Amino acid sequence: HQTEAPDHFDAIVAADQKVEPRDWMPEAYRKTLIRQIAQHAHSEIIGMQPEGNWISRAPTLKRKAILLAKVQDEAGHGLYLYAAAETLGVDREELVEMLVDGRQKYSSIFNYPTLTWADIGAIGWLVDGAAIVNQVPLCRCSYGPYARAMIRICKEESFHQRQGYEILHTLSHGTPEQKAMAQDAVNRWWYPSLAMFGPPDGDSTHSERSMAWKIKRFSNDELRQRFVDMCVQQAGVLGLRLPDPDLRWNEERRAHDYTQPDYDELMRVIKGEGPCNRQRMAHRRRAHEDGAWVREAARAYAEKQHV
Ligand code: FAQ
Repeated sequence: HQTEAPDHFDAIVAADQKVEPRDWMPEAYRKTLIRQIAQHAHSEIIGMQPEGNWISRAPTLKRKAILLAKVQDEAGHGLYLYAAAETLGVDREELVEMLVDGRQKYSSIFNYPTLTWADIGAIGWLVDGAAIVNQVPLCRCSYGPYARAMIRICKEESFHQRQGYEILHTLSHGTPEQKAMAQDAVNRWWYPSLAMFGPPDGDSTHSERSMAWKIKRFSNDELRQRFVDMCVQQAGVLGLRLPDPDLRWNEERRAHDYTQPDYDELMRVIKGEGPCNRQRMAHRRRAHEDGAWVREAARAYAEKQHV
């Protein structure tokens, strides 16, 4: 039935059903999904570094336990996502090789430093907040294994966002120094968080096709707008300012007008010129090399089982 396969694929997508690994799919659909899911998985794994930086310096035992659990969740997300990518016929080992030799990307956001404890709050509130806005629609993406992985990931991201919000709330209701530290972290993380949604729609190379295939359900700019609108209200409750003098409600659009992030900076960071790109990649490569003995042992053990 090979000749009918493209019709079948189009019908599944049109009917909002799920494409499964056994189904015929266009080669470009498969390639796009591998790129996006692998980039997403790598982001989860590299994203452990900026927060891992504060595990040993969290202000209380309780904060430390919470942060440790959060960073472990990111490792779990990476694993579900690598597993989802593997259903498309690639090997996790291949994907990790592509990350460590720079052929595949990870999110721009993880190339910024975590300078103070308040950054852990700002990452939770803004970065996980942006991740949720981007990922909730991915629970309805046309590729079954990716959509299903996203459901659990989004539940855990909600807890992550809440813990970041709570850190910032505590700091902003603490001493003037603590409040200033919270404000400084929000000032530094706001625009990089807006940039996480990718280039503006006019410059987004993959959006049109990914939306036609129902991998993406909304454009980069639509999701960015949704994120801004969500943050304004929450910033008010936190008692913190979003660092944009032109941020204001537009009654006609029923949305906030806001200043766009610097997309040239986004492109520089994506190309490897962000403040921490080299450090993040060096750390990841070292961890990969240090783990070589585990992979060798697992391989030897697997071979023994076959004898
Ligand atoms: N960083 O045509 P588009 C997390 C690239 S959340 C780096 O618009 P697309 C949770 C893009 O790959 C972060 N590269 O691309 C967490 C493409 O390059 P290529 C991860 C970016 O795919 C929190 C080019 O620019 N989340 O980890 C970025 O249609 C705290 C043109 O762009 C996901 O990955 C960027 N920000 O839309 C963990 C979500 N933006 O490949 C730890 C899934 C764009 O042609 C701690 N991904 N590029 O060379 C997506 O939804 C999409 O891939 C977008 C980009 C929306 C990111």
